[in-house]
Amino acid sequence: MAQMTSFISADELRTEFALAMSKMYKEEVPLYGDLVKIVHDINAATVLQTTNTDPIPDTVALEASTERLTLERHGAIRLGTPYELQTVRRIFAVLGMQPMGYYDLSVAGLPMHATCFRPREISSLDRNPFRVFTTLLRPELLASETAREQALGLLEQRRIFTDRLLDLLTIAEAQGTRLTNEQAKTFIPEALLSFSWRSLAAATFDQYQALRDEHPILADIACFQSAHINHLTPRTLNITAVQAAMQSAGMAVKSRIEGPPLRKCPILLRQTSFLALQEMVHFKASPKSDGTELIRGSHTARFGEIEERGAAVTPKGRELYDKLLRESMAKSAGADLQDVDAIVADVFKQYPDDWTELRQQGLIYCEYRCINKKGRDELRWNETASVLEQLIAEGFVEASPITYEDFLPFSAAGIFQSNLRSQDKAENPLGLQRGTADPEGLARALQEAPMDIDEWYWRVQRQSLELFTSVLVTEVS
Ligand code: OOG
Ligand code: NI
Repeated sequence: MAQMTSFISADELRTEFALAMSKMYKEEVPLYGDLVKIVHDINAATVLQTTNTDPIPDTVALEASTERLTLERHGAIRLGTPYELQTVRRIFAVLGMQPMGYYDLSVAGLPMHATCFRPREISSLDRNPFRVFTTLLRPELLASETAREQALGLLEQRRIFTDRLLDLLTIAEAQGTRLTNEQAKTFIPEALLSFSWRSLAAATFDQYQALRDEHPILADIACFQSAHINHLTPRTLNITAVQAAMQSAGMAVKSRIEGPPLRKCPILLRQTSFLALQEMVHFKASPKSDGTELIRGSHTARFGEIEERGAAVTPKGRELYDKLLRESMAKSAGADLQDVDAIVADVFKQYPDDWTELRQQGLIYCEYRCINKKGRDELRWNETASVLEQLIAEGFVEASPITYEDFLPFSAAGIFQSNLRSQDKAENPLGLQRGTADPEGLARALQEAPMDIDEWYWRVQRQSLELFTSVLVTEVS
């Protein structure tokens, strides 16, 4: 009898890939290894503290399984062409990661837009929520024609995927987007090569300088032989504590935490980073040179970042967040850096900070679960409140906020700025026009429209409601 071929599950392959990437990045950027250690220690202490406290105070981060937390990372890559994006999409599909959301980075003066590849099934997110924030260059936004031509010329020539990797992708697709255990053993290192650091640049020193003078991001995207991953971010349950520990470990931490201020009920995402490292690079002396004569230089783009995740907010909740963020920015313009946090905290007093209130005002998404703590006879119906709210009040149903699994473009922009030294230039160095979002352009380049972020949370909430309605019908009737 023929032996059954056994395939590795996408969840398992993603975990192996993420672990291999983490190992690679630790070797490339040893400070990342130190950061992961700090985060693990603080997470363990936070978990211990919350399990010792009863009831769990709502000042702690949202729950996450220890398995998930230990593995949880997001990375970021910057791609130059639609071909690169399409191929990366094929790689991530094998790892069970699909494009989610559209991020317009032109709002921060960057000639790029982005999506995030991540799992879409809750069970897969629980196993390993590995995500990769993936940006794509928008050459049409570059003001300088010379810079555009030079960047596109370099990108046209580079090959960031090996032939073996491309073959394996074709094989995986013919097998139903999956690989055998044997194939996976080759796939992981071959795929990792596309995202590894190469100190021999694809550009000459002059080309690199010309692009860097136009914008540092352009040099980072176009001058190298790979789409090197530029950071890998562990998730912490207490970003304030990790930030302090990073400072005492002597890391050059960014001055402010991006995202909402410290709250009792965390929402969205808070992030901070330590500044980019200077890495040694060898450049070819001229485009035609055989590489015997090299010029030594350096490049600054890669960094370390941490994040604390809170509840996903509804469009109404997001609108309030964006409004308060704008108000905070206007009020803190010109203020001393150390006063900014207090100003932001003050403005954000307008954002409810109680889970029940947040839910009742429709500001957050929740998952609903039937817990049925009481007997049916004890249920006292009240004509005015909604059925759902009464079921929650009477202990039949439990509502838990859904964790925000995505990103924030303004925070991303803040992280970009602090790591590219572009603060040396004016805020909008390329003179980009605001409001030039092009989601159709990204979908064309990707050959697929990323899923709408709100639709995803709405579906998760909806599915939980459907599930408990069927439980309720069997149990209460
Ligand atoms: C991506 C920055 C975005 C985040 O956490 O918001 C990001 C980049 O620097 O390429 O990773
Ligand atoms: Ni990041």
